[in-house]
Amino acid sequence: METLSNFIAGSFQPAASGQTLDDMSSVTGERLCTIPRSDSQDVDDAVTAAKAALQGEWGQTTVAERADLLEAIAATIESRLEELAALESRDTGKPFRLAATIDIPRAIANFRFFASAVRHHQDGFQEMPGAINYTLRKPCGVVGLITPWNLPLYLLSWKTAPALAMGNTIVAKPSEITPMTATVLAEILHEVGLPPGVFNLVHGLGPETGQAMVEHPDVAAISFTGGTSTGAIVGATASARFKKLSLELGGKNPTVVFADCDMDATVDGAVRAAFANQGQVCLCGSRLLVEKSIYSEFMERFVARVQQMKVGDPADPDTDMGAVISLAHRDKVERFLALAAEEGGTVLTGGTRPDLPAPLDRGAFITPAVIDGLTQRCRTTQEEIFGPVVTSYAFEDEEEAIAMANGVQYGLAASVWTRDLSRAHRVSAALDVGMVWVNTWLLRDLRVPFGGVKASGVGREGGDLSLHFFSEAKNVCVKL
Ligand code: TXE
Repeated sequence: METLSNFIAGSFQPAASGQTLDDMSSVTGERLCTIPRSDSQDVDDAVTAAKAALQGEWGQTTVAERADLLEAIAATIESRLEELAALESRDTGKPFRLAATIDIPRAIANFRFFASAVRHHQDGFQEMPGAINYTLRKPCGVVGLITPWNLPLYLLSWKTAPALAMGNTIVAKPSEITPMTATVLAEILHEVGLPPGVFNLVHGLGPETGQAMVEHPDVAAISFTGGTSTGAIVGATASARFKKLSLELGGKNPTVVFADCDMDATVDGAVRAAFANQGQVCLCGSRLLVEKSIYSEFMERFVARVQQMKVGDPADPDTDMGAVISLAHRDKVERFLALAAEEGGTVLTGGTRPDLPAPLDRGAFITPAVIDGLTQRCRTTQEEIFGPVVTSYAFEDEEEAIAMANGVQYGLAASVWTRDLSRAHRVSAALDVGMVWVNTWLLRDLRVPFGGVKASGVGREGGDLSLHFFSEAKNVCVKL
């Protein structure tokens, strides 16, 4: 894994220009590998290969054959779990334990789930006086998958599995700063016998490689996960070309804690929601809203729990938090901490660089931070930090809690902690988000709708919604 390659038309190859980029470790500052700096020529070669594959044997495969292939992919990933988890941990800075128990198992589950989903998927049939209607469902064609650095294989598999299930061919671009597991996925797809050109991987910079994918006239659909500002660029480019589009963007998700909650379970749940993956999950609970009557007690227990978190070597099984994705990203998080102080926030704990032994002393480590005392309108409250920083607020009553929760431009997810069942349903219905968890967080059934509203994105994936995104429905009406 010193020099990574693109995977186009079934073979690994450098960028046409021969140019490369360095992939740096956020744990030790060393160079991990180099990747091709692909441009529009490489993207065009990949799209050409993908188009050709649609016309070949892949275009003739049955649902059962594709489902069997997805099962074989899942089994092969499973056989390489440890290796993939180690690569993911090295490439992202996340604890190995997290990669080995969440990221890679979820990639396996994604392929297994969509194998089953496509096998059992049923389409429409409507009878009318004098005629019958039936739905034919065809692949979109060549689809573009663009993925971010926080959950590299987890999110690439989430898109690749349904796209293959529905018979599409793929041009995929992982984040330029986490290229490693995507490259192994290309190896695995090749190994299980996916015909050349069905899955193509092009590494490179977003504005150069990703942009060329979105602009390419023969790419029929784009599934993008990343930042809201980038999502706006991708959305504008794709929409002007009438491409199908799924945007899963940023979040500033509220964790809403009522006085009648199970305090022990809620403290643990809120800490996990805030700092999982170093706070680098679009679903992280980065705003902690607590009912005033328990605010002091809850925050005391929350801070104490946060202070118990071990920040350090991702390879250490006792590590709770590894490095954030890059030194540049740690700088971004630290700029937000400085801004929070300027905006009147009080740091209750964290936000410091831990004292770690070499070579970790060159890594992008930062202790989990809790900040209170901020207003609802300040930038620290409104903007996505995407790091180990949570801001906390007290609310008087349910109405104020809902107003606070909905008072940002994002609308991805929320969690609500209460023993009052009616309140749980009432508040869940009132939150302007795409997903609500009650007395839990990130408990996932792959059949459910996944996505957000407002600045958190456009569209839903998950279950049949993914199968429908990665296909075109055609109604045929036959006169009897
Ligand atoms: O995302 P980008 P980054 C948020 C989070 C983070 C911010 C930036 O706030 O700090 O986004 O993170 C490709 N045309 N999330 O830099 O830039 C890029 O190469 C086409 C939330 O990772 O959005 C990468 O492969 N593609 C998010 C992918 O887009 C372009 C998870 C994402 O990069 C492009 C990660 C362009 N013009 C970050 N510019 C979530 N929702 O989970 C970039 N790319």
